[in-house]
Amino acid sequence: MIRTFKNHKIRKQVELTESLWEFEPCNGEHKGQKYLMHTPSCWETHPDFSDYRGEGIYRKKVTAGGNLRIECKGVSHTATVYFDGTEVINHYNAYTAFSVIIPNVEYGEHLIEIKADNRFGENSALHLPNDYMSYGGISRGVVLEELQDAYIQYVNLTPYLDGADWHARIECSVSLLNKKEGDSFELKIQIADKIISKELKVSDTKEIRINEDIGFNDIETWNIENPKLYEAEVKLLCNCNEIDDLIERLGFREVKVEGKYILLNNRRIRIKGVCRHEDHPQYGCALPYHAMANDLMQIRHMGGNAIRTSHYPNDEIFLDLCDELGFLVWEENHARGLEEESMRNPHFRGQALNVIKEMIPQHYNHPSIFIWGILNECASETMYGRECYKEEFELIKSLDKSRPHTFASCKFFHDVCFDLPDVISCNVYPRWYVDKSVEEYLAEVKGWIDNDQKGVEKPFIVSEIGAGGIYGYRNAYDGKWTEEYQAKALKEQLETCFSFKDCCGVFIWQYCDNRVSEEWFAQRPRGMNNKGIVDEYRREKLAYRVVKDIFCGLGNYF
Ligand code: ADA
Repeated sequence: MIRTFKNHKIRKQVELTESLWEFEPCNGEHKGQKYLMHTPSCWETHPDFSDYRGEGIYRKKVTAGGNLRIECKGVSHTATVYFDGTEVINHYNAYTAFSVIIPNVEYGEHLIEIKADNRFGENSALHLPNDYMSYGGISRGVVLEELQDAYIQYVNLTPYLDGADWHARIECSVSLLNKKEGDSFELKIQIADKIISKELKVSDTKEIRINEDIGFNDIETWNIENPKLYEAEVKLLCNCNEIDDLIERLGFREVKVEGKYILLNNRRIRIKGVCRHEDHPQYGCALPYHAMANDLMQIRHMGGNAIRTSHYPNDEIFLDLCDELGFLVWEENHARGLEEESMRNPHFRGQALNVIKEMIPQHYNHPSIFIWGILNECASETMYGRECYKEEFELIKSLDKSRPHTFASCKFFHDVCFDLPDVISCNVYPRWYVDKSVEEYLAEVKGWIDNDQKGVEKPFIVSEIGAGGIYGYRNAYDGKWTEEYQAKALKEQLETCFSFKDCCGVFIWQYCDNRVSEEWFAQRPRGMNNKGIVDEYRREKLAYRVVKDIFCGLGNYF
């Protein structure tokens, strides 16, 4: 599965994953041995590679020809792709898609090789030893497409209200691969009961962009309770023959920041969220559709209405499910806890900006995404860090003016970036890292933000709050790491947050326990981050019922 709906009916697309590939590790005790490896998957889920940090080459023979396009939805964490032995693309970062076109290929059997590398080192400024696992492998889907002489690169859909009427701005880009004199091109766009046709003006450029604006009547909006989705089918015709198409989906909803609230279709949302790692003991970060759906059913069952994709862009299948089920998503670029020294890695700024340049265009149409986040707990207390935050926020606004942005800070009393984001967010741990009552500590933090003047008139989200609890661990005094302690702490934390003036919502840290890098063993019992309200197998801890009682007792709106 690549998406939960068909992106193409005309374009010839073959999914190369959901199948076995030849796999050959390049390092370690099994170096050079040939395996058959299931894909998509993390090689850590194979018994011979459960802690393998190195390179591995995946091989698959295909029979195809013409203008071939290979798209990888995610390879962890660095990929080099070869076609018949020639390198055709490389890509850093496990969490965004990348593609390459190989034109005018002779029809026949060809070899696709993907080398994945999950090693840490100076060239990797985002994937490094951390409180989550950088897995290895073809962790998301791979597709092979056969394109004609032109194809649709993207269709961006921006719904907006004009008074009481819904409109959609449509931005579309067509790429010309083999242009022949006299060719005429046309786009046909259908959304709901609206069909428009657009003659394309061919010039000497290889790309044609069009912008359209369509008004609609009798539209059902997208919201948490009724996540209505519409398909946008765009067809490309050359000399009146249909040669390509792209099917996207849109939800008619607007997100706005107004004073201290975030509005969904002009209603003030109350965020009842969880932070969620893409992590599972049987799948690594390559959760299949049904595992993602199970997570969302469990989160919905406990009254949750929002997910924070901590700390990287998520699989599109997961975002499709959030669109269909009516979850709000805070999606963020890839970074966790990088101090100034790490942010001064010469690769950092380019790598971090690239994640945004890929994340936003790739995920732009998902109505569930209501806010973009960046640089979780990075050096926002330094002037250099501020430069990085500023350039990333400016890039976000250049790519998407329809959504607010934010970052999760932990630099209390020293942060110098609260004037930059649309929404102020803080990760706070009273009753865990800070031995203070929740009320006392939240008042201190919020008081500082208000006095700091830069954040005072903005919405405030508690982007992380929680405590550790090891599944099944009990002791006589309900001490830290017991389920009882975690449940008690979360009860106080959530009750205080939701009764706290000017707090528009909470993301619990975290939904499920997750595996951490080997280097984090000392501060993470079991080699896991144990702050999940369910464990890594999604078994409820005592805290789950506490969260359920509180979340289910609150509505989705103020
Ligand atoms: C930070 C960080 C999370 C996690 C958490 C914890 O807030 O953003 O990724 O590491 O701390 O468990 O301590």
